Amino acid sequence: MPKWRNIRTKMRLKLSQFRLQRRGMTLGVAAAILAALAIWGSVAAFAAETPAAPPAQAPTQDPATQEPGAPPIVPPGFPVARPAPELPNINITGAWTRATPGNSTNAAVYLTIANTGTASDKIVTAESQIAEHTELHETAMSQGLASMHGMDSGVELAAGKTVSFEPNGRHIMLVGLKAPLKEGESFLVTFDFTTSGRQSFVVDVAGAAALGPPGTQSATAAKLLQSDATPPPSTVKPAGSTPAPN
Ligand SMILES: [Cu+2]
Repeated sequence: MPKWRNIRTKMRLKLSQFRLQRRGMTLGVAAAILAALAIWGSVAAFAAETPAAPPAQAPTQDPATQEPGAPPIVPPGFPVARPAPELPNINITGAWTRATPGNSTNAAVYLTIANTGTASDKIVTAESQIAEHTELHETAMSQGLASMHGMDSGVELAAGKTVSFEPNGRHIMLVGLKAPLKEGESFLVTFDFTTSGRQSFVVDVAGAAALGPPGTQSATAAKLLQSDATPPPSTVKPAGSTPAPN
């Protein structure tokens, strides 16, 4: 074999080795880039799967711990829940009594009392300057007889409820009237409440045989006829014939 051929073969051999090396380097770089991309991809996928942090909530503050006069720490336009104070709201209407016949020194006062508030209350006592004693009474029927007893524990007034003081039921008993009550007169009675304190109201004196406050006798009489099932309506005497019992 001639020598120059040998050299050319060797050169070709070297060239091919160089090419192989270069290809190998290229493959190595490509593998490294692919590996880097794979790692980056998995990191990105992990980040995407991680749940996002919950959105920052608007700061709230307990009004009870907030200093009076301090501005509320609430962004503008954010609704602020302020619990309304739980309080009773007493409304007394239609208080009336009858003119006292003869030498009678006692009288019963009737009225409607509504508690339109959000908390209960209680009538503890009643008082009036026109009588020696002012008591809370209730009439109860026992064996066909009406009897009165004192409501010594007071009268509960549940929130949102109305309590009636009416003939044959609850009433304020004026004992020892200092003067006879005459139709058309009026006087003051004061209730003392557990929560609402003292509240006075005007009592109108109706006729001696009235069944309701002045001006509403017929309406009250009709209501009593419908609601009272004990005596049949045909046997109930018309209003004005005899004074109704307390
Ligand atoms: Cu009584």
